[in-house]
Amino acid sequence: MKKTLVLIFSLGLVSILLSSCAKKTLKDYAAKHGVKTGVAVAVSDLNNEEHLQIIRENSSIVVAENCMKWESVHPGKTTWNWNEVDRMIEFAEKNKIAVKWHTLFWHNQNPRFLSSLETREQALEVMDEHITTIMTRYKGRISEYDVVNEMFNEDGTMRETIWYKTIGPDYIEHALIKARETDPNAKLFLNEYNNEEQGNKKADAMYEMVKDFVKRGIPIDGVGFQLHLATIYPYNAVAVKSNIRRYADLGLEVSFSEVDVRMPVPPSENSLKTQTKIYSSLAKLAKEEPNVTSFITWGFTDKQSWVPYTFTGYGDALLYNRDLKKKPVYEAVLQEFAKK
Ligand code: 9MR
Repeated sequence: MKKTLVLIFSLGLVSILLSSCAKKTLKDYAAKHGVKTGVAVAVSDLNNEEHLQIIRENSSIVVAENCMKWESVHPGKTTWNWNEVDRMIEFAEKNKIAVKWHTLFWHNQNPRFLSSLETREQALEVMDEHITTIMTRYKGRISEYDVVNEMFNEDGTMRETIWYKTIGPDYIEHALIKARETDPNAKLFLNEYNNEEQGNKKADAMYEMVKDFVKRGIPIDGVGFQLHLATIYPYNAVAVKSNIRRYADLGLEVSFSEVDVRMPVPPSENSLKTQTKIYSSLAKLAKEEPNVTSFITWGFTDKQSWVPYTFTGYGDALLYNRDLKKKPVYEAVLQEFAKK
């Protein structure tokens, strides 16, 4: 009996020691600073064990790259495709990973039936039905939503999407109110690109709109900075920081929601250095600014990224190479989160 007890005790001790020596990952280090890390997941990743292993290692939150968009999930007025969404959520839940819904409203990847909307009343009805169907079905299982994606033009005017044209500029607040009413525990975000630097027209327009929402009590929890950056363009960490802080002053979170840093390929030493500087600076901001709550890359491997399809001659924007190996820039991001 005594021997058995000693054995059980020793085994317990060994397992405690082993787990405390286990190598800390990016998501562990980031969690210490209150930052969730993660990646955009493609449906094809769900059939690839090697990919799934990388996603598990790096994610405390995942976002669907495409399968939660209208054309995929809600292709006809009364047609819904839940299969891929369910599979993604089940994978995440099994691995204790949070899920962000991307995206309820956008101007891209919409089904044809939306273009037949004409009146404000019709559009509001379809909008409400989309929100309530999804948010009721996944209540308690989706922790945050990109309620509206990419609502501004570069000059800070509102993008004239189907929602803007049929409902009017108040479509965004209407969507936020309905979303909060449907699942009061889900966090509600508005997501944009080129909105990260204070002083940029789009960034300032977005801030003014959100400030007004807060003032008027329109429900919102945060803003997503997509951060699809490029080594060839200037990057101003000071302006990103002051933008983050003005949202903190409003009591709002900032999500680094779709990070990638592209460069001309094959990359020069200089581009690689610049890319590492930008990624490290973003990790530092995420770590130091308490209202930055997530750091999500738009995919993980250079083998599978939207970048080369959209920007000919550019690529290598992510943290894993085409052979699914961690690149030096991955280690730089990890080190930044690991530092005090
Ligand atoms: O990565 C997505 C790609 O597979 C799609 O073809 C594309 C369609 O527009 O959308 C990409 O994801 C976008 C995201 O949903 C919103 N921000 C910009 C992303 C890259 O284009």
